Parts: sequence; structure tokens; C-alpha cells
Amino acid sequence: MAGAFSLREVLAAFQACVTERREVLLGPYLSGWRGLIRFLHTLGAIFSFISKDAVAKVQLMEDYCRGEQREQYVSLQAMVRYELAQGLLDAPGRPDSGCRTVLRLHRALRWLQLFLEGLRTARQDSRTSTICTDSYNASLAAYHPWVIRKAATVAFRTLPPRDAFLQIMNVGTAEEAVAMLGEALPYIGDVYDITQQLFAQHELLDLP
Ligand code: 1PZ
Repeated sequence: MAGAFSLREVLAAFQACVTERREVLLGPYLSGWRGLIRFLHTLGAIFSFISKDAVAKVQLMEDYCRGEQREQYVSLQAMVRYELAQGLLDAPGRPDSGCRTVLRLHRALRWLQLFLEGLRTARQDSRTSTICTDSYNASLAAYHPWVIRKAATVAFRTLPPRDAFLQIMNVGTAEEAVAMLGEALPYIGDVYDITQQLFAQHELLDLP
């Protein structure tokens, strides 16, 4: 399995996590994130401050999914219902609730959506670092203090050019990678929209 790893399967996990009833299943959602983190590792050590934080959050969620209350963590909808009913979101600054943790991943998913869409539609000679910085500034950056924004921007500058980046996604040629993105991105958009609506409905979009 090691090495033979393609971003196609990773993005397919986000397709697999939406049920017929438009619920978002945490299992495939988290395995999608695990795959993204593995991909991030291939981009070099300069990204490790990002993957460390992502791993910690995914790990916390996986622990809930395997823990005593695992039935409450099958889907995002079940989790929101449960944590609200238990008053787990009332204590100010609860740093370990599933909802505030997923909210961080959810905001990062928006960056991913913008970044991959930018990559897909950009001209062949575009700079990946510019696409990445623009997507970041239009999404996640608003939630990060200056020092993280600075470190992220420095790391982005090391990203390989667009065509090389499309190739390390391991989906085939750059053209094949672009086609795959065109198929996969609507599913990521779907997951994002469902989650956004769920969190908005319960006024959970600003959880500290
Ligand atoms: C292709 C290049 C990859 C770039 C990744 C772009 C995202 C930059 C995010 C920088 C986050 C840096 C470190 C940690 C920040 C945390 O403070 C925040 C808020 O959490 P809190 O402090 O409230 O607990 N964490 C986040 O915003 C979650 C970031 C997850 C990033 C996952 C990236 C996955 C990359 C996939 C690559 C294809």
C-alpha cells in the first residue's frame, strides 16, 4: 500500500461520507483527512507544523468514534445533537468538543476546495504557491493569528509548480489529474455545504 497512494482515493472518501439522507458520516470523513495528511507529509518537513495540528484533531475525533459514546459520533448530525443535548458546548472554551474540532477541519476543507478548484482551472504555467496563498487568504487565514499566517505563507512558497504538483497527486498525467478534480470537487463542495448549514442552523460557527 505504501507509495501506491493516489489523491483520487482520498477525495473519494469525501464522496463516500454523504448518505442518502444527506448526513455526513464521520468514519469516511476522517479517513479522507488521514489521506490528506499523508499527502501533506510528502510535501516536506516545512509543512509539519500544519500536519501536527491536523493529526491531533483527527486523532481526537477518531477517539470519539471508537470510544464509549461511539454511537453518538457516527455522523456530524448525531454528534451535534448529542453534544448540544449534553451541554458539552456550553462550558466556555471547551477545547476538546467534537463540534469545535470538526469546525476547524471544516474551515480547512473550504481552503482545500478553493485550492483544488484554483489548481484545476489555473493556466498551465501558474504558480501553485500563488493559488495556495490566494485560497488561504480567502478562507482559513481569517481564523489564524499573524504568526501562523506568516509561517503558512513561507511554507506555501516551497510548493512545486502547478504541473509538478498535479503529478505528485499520483492520478496520472496533469490532464488526468485535472479531470479527476472536476469529478471529485462537487462532492467536497457537498460535504462543505451540508456541514456549513448544520453548524449555522445550531449557531455553532463561532465555537471558541
Ligand atoms: C498544499 C499545501 C498545504 C497547505 C495547508 C493549508 C492550511 C494551512 C493551515 C495552517 C495551520 C497551522 C497550524 C495550526 C493552527 C491552529 O491554531 C488552527 C486552529 O485550531 P485551534 O488552535 O483553535 O485548536 N487549526 C486549523 O486551522 C486546522 C488546520 C488544518 C489544516 C489541514 C491541512 C490539510 C492539508 C491537505 C493538503 C492537501
